[in-house]
Amino acid sequence: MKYLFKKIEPKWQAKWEEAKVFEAKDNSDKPKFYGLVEFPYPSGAGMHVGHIKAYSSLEVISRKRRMEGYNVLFPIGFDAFGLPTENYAVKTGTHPRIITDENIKRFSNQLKKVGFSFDWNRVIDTTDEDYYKWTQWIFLKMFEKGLVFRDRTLVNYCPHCKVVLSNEDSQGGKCDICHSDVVQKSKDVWYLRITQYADKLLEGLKDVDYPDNVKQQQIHWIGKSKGAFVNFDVDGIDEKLEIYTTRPDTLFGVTFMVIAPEHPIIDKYADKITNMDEITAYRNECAKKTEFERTQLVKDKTGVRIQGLEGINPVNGKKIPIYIADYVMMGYGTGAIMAVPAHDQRDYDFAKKFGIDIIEVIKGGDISKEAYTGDGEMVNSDFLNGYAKKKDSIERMLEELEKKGIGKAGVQYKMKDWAFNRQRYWGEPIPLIHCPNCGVVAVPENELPLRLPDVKDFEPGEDGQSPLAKIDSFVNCTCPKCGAAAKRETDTMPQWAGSSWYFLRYTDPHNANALADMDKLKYWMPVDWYNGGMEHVTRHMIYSRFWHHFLYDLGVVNTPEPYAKRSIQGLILGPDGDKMSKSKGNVVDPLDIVEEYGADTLRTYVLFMGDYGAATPWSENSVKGCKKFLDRVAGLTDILSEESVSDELEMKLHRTIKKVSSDIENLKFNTAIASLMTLINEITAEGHLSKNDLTIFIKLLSPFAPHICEEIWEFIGGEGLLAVSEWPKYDEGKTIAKTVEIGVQVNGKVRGTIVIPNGCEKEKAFEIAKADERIASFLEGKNLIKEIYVPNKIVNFVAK
Ligand code: ANZ
Ligand code: ZN
Repeated sequence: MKYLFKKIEPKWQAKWEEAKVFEAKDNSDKPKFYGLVEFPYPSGAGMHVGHIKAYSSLEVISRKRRMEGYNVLFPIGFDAFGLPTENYAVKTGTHPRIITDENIKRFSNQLKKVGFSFDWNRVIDTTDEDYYKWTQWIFLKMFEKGLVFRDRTLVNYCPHCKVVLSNEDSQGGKCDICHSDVVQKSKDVWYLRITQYADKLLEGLKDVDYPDNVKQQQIHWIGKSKGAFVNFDVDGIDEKLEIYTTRPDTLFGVTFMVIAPEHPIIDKYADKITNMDEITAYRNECAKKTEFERTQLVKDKTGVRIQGLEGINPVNGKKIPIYIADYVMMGYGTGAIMAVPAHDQRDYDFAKKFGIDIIEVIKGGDISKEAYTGDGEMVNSDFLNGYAKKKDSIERMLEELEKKGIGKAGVQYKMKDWAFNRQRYWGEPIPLIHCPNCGVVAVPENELPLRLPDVKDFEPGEDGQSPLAKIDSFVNCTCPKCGAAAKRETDTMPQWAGSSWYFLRYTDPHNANALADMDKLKYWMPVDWYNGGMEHVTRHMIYSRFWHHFLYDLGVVNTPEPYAKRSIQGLILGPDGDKMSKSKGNVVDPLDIVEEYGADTLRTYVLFMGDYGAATPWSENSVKGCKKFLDRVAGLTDILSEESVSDELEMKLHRTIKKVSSDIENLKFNTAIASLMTLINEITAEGHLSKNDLTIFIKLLSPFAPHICEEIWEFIGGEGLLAVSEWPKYDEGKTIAKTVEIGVQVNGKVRGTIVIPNGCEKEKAFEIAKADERIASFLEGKNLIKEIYVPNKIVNFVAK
C-alpha cells in the first residue's frame, strides 16, 4: 500500500476518539501508569516543533504502556495566566480571556493533528475559575498555616514589564520575560515561606529517580550551608554584631569585619559614626547595583570603613575595624561577616586594597600571593594550634564558642522565600482583605473562587500598581471578621502558581468539592514519569515539590513527593544551529510538516534526529529520510507471503523486539528507530515476510508512527485497534545465532575462517578447523604443539 497520510491520519484520529482508547479509567484492575509532560503556555505564536519533541517521549512510552496492559493517564492542559497574553491584550485592547481561548483552541488543534494520545476529557486551563478556585484555596491554607507573610523590601523590578521578579526570574540581572535590566525597588511583597521546606526538599531527593544533574541543580539552588553564628562585641555601644561563618576554625585569623550597606546597625548608631556622609554616598551607589553584580567575584573590591565603631574579636579580645562593602549581602546569613583575609579570597582582595593585616592560621599556602582555602596545620590559633583537620578544628571551636556563650552552630540556605505577588491583571487574585481593625484577613473559603473582575484597561498603573487597584467595585469590600469597610488585595499571583499543583487536578479534573478526590489521588499519584526541560528544574519543579510537601503535611495528598521519575529533553535548534526563535525567523511550525510529510513523519523525525537529551539542529533532509522510511513501511504489504522470513532474519526480528523495547525505556528513541530502519532494509532485500512478521514490525513502530501502523493492521485483518493490542514479546532463544563465524590462526597468523555451532565445545571447534582445507594445508607436515580455543572468538594452533 501507499503512505497516503492525508487520508489515513484524520481517519485514525477519529477512530481513536470514537473508541475512547486514550481515556484513563479511575477504576481499573490493570496496573496504572501516570505519564506527565509540562503543559504548554498557549502563546500567540502557536506550537513549536520543540513542544512536539518534548511531548513525544512520554507519548511513545504511554502508547507502549497501553499495549503492555497498563491503565494509562497521559493528560494535557494549558498554563494560561501570564504576561505575554496580558501584554498582547494591552496592545490590542482584546480581553485576555478571548486571546487565551483562541490560543488554546489553536494549540489543541495542533496537538490533535499530530495524533498525541492525550486524554482530552481531562484538559486543564489554569485560568478557568473552577481551576484557580483551588489555586486560591491552597494559598489560603498556606496563609492559615503561617506560610504567607508580607514584608517591605528591596525587590528586583522590571521597569519594562512593570513587575516585581523573584531572584529565579531575574537571573544575571535580566528580566526573564523581556531581558531588560532589572533594578532594585522598595515594595510590599507577599512571600511564601518556602525556606521552611528546604530540608524536606533536600531529603526528598533521596527517594526519587531524577537524573544526577537535575538533583545537583536542585541541591545547589537550595544551597544548604552548615556553619556558625558568632557574636562580636562592638566597642562603645551596647549591642552585639552577629555574623554567620562557615569557618569558625579561622576565628584567630579575623582582622576586620564587613557588614552589608543596608545593615540596620548603621542607622541605629548614626550618631556615633563620624563619617556618615561618606557612608550614605556609598550606600546610594550600592542601591543601583543588582545582587548579581554585587556577588561577582571581581578583584576590585569597594567599601568604606565605619569611623567611630570598632569590633572586638571574641576569641582574643583584639580590636578590629568594621567596614561596609557591597560584597556582603543583607539577605544572607546575618548581613555581617568576620573577615579572614588569609583564607578567603574576597576578604584577601579587600584587605590588600585597604591595607589591612593578613594573619595566617592554616599552613599550606603562600599568603603573599593569594588566600589559602585548603586544609593544613593550624597556627597562630592558641588552643587550635596543631590541629590538622578542618572538621576537628571546627568542632573544637564550636565547643569553645558554646561554652563561653559567644556563638553556636547553625545552618543557612541560599534559597530565599518566594516573592509571590505581581502587579498585573492576568493572574489569580490573591484572596486577602486589608481591614483597618483586623489587619490582613483571608477571604472565606465559601467565597472562592475570588473572580477576576472584568476590566477594560489592562495596563498597570505608572506607580507600579495592579490594574485591579483601579476597579472600585473589586477593591471595596467588608471585612469578613468585623464587618468594617475594608479593601481587597489587588496584586495577583505569579505565573508559577497554577503549575504548582496541576498534575493533581488531572486525576480528578471536574471535582467541585476538593482539589481532587483522595481515592483518585491514591490510585494515580505519584506521577510515574515526568518529562520536561532543564529550564524548569529549579523553578517549577522546586515550587511544585514545595506545594506538594505542604499538601502532604495538610493531609490532602497521599505522598510527599509528586514525581517518581524525571527526564529531560534537549532543544531543537534551527537548521542554522541557533535556538529557534521568532526574531531569528528560524522557527518550524509543526503543522507545516504535518501538511507536507504527515504527522507520523514528524513524530518519527523528532525522535530520530539525535540523542533525546541533546540539542539538535533541524534538518529538512532528515525529515524527508523519515518520510521515505514510512513509504517503505507501507510498501511491506506488497511483499506479504505465506512464507516467514529466513532463520537469520527471524533472529534479527527477535533482537529488534528486545532492542526497541529496552531503547524506549532508556529514551534511546533514535537507536530504536534506526534498528527498525535496518530491519526493513534486510526484509526488503530478502523480498518477503509473513503476516506475523509484519505484525511484529508494525507493533514496534506504532508508538512512533501510529497512523500508518493502524492502517496496515487493518489491511492485514488485525482485530480491534493496534493502539490497544499486545506489545510483542521476544523469544530469548531466537535472539541467539545458531552458528558463528570465527578466525583460525596458525602460529599467530590468521589463516582462515570457519563456521561453528554457537557456543560449541572446543573439541568440535578444533575438528572443524582441521577439516578446513586451507587450514589443513598450513598444518601439513608439522607437529601440533598446542591448541587454543577462545569460545566463539578464535582457534589458534601452534605447530613446528
Ligand atoms: C569567615 C570565613 C573564613 C568564611 C574563610 C569563609 C572562608 P556559604 O558557603 O556560601 O554559606 N558570608 C556570610 N554571610 C555573608 C553575606 N551575607 N554576604 C556575603 N558573604 C557572606 O558561605 C558562607 C561564608 O560566606 C561565610 O564564611 C562568610 O565568610 C561569607 F576562610 O566567614 B566566611
Ligand atoms: Zn476586620
